[in-house]
Amino acid sequence: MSTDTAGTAARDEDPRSGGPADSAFVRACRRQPGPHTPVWFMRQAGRSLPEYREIRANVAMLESCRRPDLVTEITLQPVRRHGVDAAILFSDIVVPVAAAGVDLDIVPGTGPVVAEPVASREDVERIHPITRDDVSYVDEAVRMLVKELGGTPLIGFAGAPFTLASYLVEGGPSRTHAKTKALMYGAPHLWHALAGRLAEVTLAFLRVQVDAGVSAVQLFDSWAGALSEADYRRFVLPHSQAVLAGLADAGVPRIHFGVGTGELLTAMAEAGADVVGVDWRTPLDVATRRIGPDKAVQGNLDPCVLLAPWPVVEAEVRRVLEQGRGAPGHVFNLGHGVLPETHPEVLTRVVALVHELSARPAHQG
Ligand code: 1CP
Repeated sequence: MSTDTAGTAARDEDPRSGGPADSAFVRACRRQPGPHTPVWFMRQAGRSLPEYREIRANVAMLESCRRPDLVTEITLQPVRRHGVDAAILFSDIVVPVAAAGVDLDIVPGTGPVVAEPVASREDVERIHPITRDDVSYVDEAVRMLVKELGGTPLIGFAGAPFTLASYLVEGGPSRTHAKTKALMYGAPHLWHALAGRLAEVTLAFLRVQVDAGVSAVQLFDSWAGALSEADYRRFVLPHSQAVLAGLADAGVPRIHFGVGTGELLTAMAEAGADVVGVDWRTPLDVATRRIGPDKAVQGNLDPCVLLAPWPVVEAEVRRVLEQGRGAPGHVFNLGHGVLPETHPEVLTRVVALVHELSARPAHQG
């Protein structure tokens, strides 16, 4: 059996076998009952962990994403330490964009920086479609991880067209996304050409991860909350829809997440994912009404709460679980990524608490 077939088999196996397809995480994504509410953390691999800082000490961020041995080790670190219900591939949203020919770097303390920001049709044309060979290190890392993880599901991910376009047009992180919006409003054809090209790159990148055996994918549209619902529907939704529709036959749950998207949740739910991620601003019961009955929710503890004394953390975890109870499926997470100053012990305690409070002993696994 080729490794490719093995990856597919891992997803399609008998649900009673205890493999990733039967995990608490995948079951919750599919709105099926499970043994407890699953929990993982966005940015669980990374600077909150001393073992991560050590392994990254002399390796640049992009280089570490291109070394399957490092990707595997860093991805496994939070699984070993916290006992989370899912691993997320260690990579970055700009990895496929670099593979598509864009000259960029991930600068420590800043984030992605693009050498020549996109401003013209020629700039868009230079972003070439990618194949497995352009990101073979990701294919290799996913296959290694699937073997190492056993029954723990691995989440693959990519950036959504709007969030990726923002880095490409601004040249780096931006608070206002002013140049991106100016391009959107002032040159809508160019905008749609750029977003369309990025949707192709993103879909191809996610396909590589699915073919290598990931158990779920998350599409990060982290900065979509900068848009009004009308602009989101006109300029962004069709492109994110194209990515998610392209994975409809992939056989793995699709998660779609953004920050500050309270007003966009109904529209984002229409993008076609199985699970919608919610930040801490919108209570999960309110979010569930906006998202609708046919999708699970993921979230939404404020990452800053983890910096507070334990009784506060415990009360907030209880509240999030309570407000998530009415959702057709709930994956516990933060409302955005783990902050670097978070004490890792707190994350471990949160995992144990979520499992304890949500345990359903009657579940026949
Ligand atoms: O030197 C370092 O350690 C660099 C910090 C870092 C890390 C650990 C960056 C730079 N990226 C990553 C890894 C990463 N990026 C993961 C790892 C998997 C995990 O969650 O454990 C993931 C999922 C991402 C995705 C990512 N990159 C997003 C979407 C998620 C989110 O947080 O909203 C975004 C917006 C990025 C861009 C990016 N890359 C790095 C930084 C610091 C940023 C944000 C820059 C900004 O504020 O605009």
